[in-house]
This record gives sequence, structure tokens and C-alpha cells, in this order.
Amino acid sequence: MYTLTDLIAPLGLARWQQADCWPGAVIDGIAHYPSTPSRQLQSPIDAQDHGKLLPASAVEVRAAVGCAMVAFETWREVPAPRRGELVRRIGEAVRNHKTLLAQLITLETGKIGSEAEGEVQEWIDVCDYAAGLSRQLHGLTIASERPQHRLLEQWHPLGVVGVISAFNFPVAVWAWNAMLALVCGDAVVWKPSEKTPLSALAATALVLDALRDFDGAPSGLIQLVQGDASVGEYLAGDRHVSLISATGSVAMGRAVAQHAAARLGRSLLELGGNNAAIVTPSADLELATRAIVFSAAGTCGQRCTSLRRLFVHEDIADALQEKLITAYQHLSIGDPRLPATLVGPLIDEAAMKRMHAALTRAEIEGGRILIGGGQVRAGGNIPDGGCYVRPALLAMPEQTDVVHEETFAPLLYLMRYARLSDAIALNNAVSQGLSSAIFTTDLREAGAFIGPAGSDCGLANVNVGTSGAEIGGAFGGEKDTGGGRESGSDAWKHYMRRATNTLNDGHALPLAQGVRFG
Ligand code: UN1
Repeated sequence: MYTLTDLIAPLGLARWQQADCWPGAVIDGIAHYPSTPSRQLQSPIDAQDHGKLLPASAVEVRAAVGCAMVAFETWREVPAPRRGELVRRIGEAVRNHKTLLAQLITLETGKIGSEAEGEVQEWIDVCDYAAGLSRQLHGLTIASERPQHRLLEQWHPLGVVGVISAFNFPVAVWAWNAMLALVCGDAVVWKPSEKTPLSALAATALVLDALRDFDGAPSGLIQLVQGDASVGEYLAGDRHVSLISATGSVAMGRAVAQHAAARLGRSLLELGGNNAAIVTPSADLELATRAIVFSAAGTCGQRCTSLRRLFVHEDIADALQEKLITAYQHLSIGDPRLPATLVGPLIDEAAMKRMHAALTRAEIEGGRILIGGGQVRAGGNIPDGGCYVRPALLAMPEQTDVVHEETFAPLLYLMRYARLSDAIALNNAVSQGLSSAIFTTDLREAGAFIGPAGSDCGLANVNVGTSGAEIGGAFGGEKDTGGGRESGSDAWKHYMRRATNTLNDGHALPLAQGVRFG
């Protein structure tokens, strides 16, 4: 079984390890070891010691932003397809390190190998997408009301983009932002989760190596500052950061948005979800069961897209409940490095405490645990030192207070409904609005769910679970989820500034709206 020691040299991390310390900042390619109180790192799998992180302070954040500004001034002049070539090469480097990087992600997050590889694949996919996009950063021409005038719309590089990312996707979410920002001509300052600093260092090492071998790309394009929430707040509050893109909890997003708003800066938020699925009487129950179990128990319930609420029509509720209980009985829980494991550990003890608190509240609010919920003790495939839990299914009498909250753990609340319109209303009744799904073979039901009076979420799927979105679509959600859209579709526009140009190629100076002056 691999450990961190096996990955340090092949992932290019050895250059930054000093005794057992890791740098809290990499600025212009140079590691910084601030003299701040260190943070002890350990794997959620088995509490294996990963060394110490020396978190960045306000000084490093300011320096990183300053260097990114300088890099931006060169990079914005490089033709976009050439910028795309850099991102294509980054994608090649990631392809060549896919398994190793996935193993590091498994060690830091506890997610299983297949899901960790899927995360790295998201980075590769977004590189391919961004490389193609670099030849399609198109504007419009618009008919002018004046003779011999033209209106043009151009998209220009924006500036320094700050990226705050969460522990559960320690590289993919940054990559959605950073790879697009690079082809858009921006420089990036990244503040990853304090729980996954080594994945961030490894990703930075891969990009810096690609930059070093690339003619015309300044090393300051990618900056890394690590630490707790204060580091993110320094970044969000820095007026030289043109866009702050933040993924994480609603509470974090509110703080970041306020720091950015105080200086009228732009923010792009992808925050918590409390995702629901509706299963109607016409649904293919085999397909629905597989999708529900992956969405609810996969990644140990620690995706922002994880399924947390299930509305099942009363006619099929008993049948589906039985299938789900059987599937949950067969979920193999354990060390995520073992190929047969489907559910690894929670990220830490605090997460486990929150899960147990939610279960207790659910029972007080009338819920009944159908299966799971307990901690799995060490032994066999369960290493000592990790927080392993059995994914839980609960029958709830209605959508009570605890169901309205996002608990970042494998908890699925089952509720019964009689009318589809009531189920859709319940789907929409929570404050979050990220992902949702309907399982049906009835075209009218599907249409109602994805139509204007249907699900109010940013993602609304039919016969597809709530998690595991492809990178080609715009990713994000409404209400407390923050309203931002990242990754595919036209999300690239967030990373550029739009300039409207009016050109006069005649000899006269007609004024718009027919105004006469002199
Ligand atoms: C997240 O949990 O923050 O759709 C991102 C998904 C993944 C990304 C999740 N592609 O589940």
C-alpha cells in the first residue's frame, strides 16, 4: 500500500520539503516558509503523519498578488491560442502523472482511487476544453444606428484571479478556474483548503514545470498561498484581485463576498448544496437505485453535489426503500487505497461529530434510521486512526429543520409524496439551489421538472444522479449556492472583461439618439 513517501519524488514535491515542513506559499516559483505557527498534517485514512504546513500570512498574500499582477501584464499580450498551447501542455503533464496525483488526492481526502482518478480526469478534460476555447473567445458585432459606424464587442484579459477551493475536490475545482483563467490571459493566485495542501503543491509543481519549458510564459502566472480562512479573506479583500472565485461552505462564501463587495470587486461563488432527487411511479428503479447510492454514499457524502434528500412517490416507496437498504448493506467501507472499497473515511473527527449530531436531531424530529449511521471500528479493511462511518438512510415524516441543512456526510433523508407538484415544491423549499434530479420515464413529468416552474437549481437532471457533472456544462447553483457558474458553456466570460467599441469610419459626427449639439 502506497504512502506519502512514495509520491514525494515522482510528483516533484521533494524540492519543497524542508525536514518535515511544507511551504505555505509558492510565489513566482519560489517556496516561502513563513514563521507562523505550523499546522500538523495527517491523512484521514489512518492519521499517518504528513508533516507540517507553515501557513502564509498577509505579507505572502500581498506579495503573491503583486507578482501575479506583473505576470499578467506580459501574459495578456500573448495571443490566446498560444496561451491555449500552454494549457494543452499542462494537460499532457497531468495525463502523465494521473495515477500518482490521484494517489496523493486519496491520501489527503480519503476518496477512493477511481474517484480520485476521476477528479484528475476533470483537470485533464478542462485543459482540453480550455485549449480549444483559446481559439473561440469570441465577441459580437452589433448594428449601429449611425451611418458608417460599427459596434464591436471584444473580450480582453481581466487581471489577477483569486481562487479559493475546498478539501473535497483539491485540484479539479481550482483547475476549472485556473485553466480557463490562463487561456483568458489572466494570472492566478490560489488558496486551497488547509486540509489538502500537498495536492495543491503537487498541482503547482506540475504547472510550474510546464511554465519553465514554455517560451514567453512568466513564472508568476500561478501563485500559491496556503492557510486558514484569514488567507482567503486577505485575498478577497485585495483590490488588485479582479475576480475572486470561491468554492466551499455558504458561511465562507458570505465572508468572501462581503470582503470583495466592500471594494466593489467581482466574486464568483459555488457554495453549499442540499441536493434532492424525485422518484416517480414510472421510474426505472434499478437505474434510480444505482444513481441514488452513488450520489448519496459516493465520496462518503462529501461532494457539494451529494444527494441528501429523496422524495419518493408513495406507490413505489416501499419497493425503492427495500432496494436501497439492500444496496447499502453491500457498500464496502474501508481503506480507500483498496480496490474493492466504495466508501472511504470522512475528512476528520469534526465531520463525524456533525454527522452524528444530525442523526440525533433527525430522530428527535421524527425520523427513523433505516440503515447505517454508526462509526465503523478499526480492524480488517478499516485502518486505525480514520473516521469511518456507515452511510445512513433515514425515513423522515416530512422536510424538518435538519433536512433543510447541508450536513457534509453520507446522510440521505427519504420522504414520501403523493403529487409531483408537491415534490417539486419541496425540492425548491430549501435555501440552497445546486443540484437536483428526477427519475421518471414519463416525458411530461421530466418536462415539468426541468421547465421554468420546475427545479430551481443550477443543475436539474433526468435519470442521472445529482453528483458527477461533466465539465462541458456550466457548473453552479442559485440562492445560497451563490449564483456563480464555473467550468464549461460560457463560464469563461467571468474571467475576461468586455469592451464595447464604437468605430466611426466616416467624415461626419452624427450623435446617437439624434442629439444635436452646436
Ligand atoms: C464539488 O463538490 O465541489 O459534479 C464539485 C460533481 C463534480 C464536481 C463536484 N464534477 O460532483
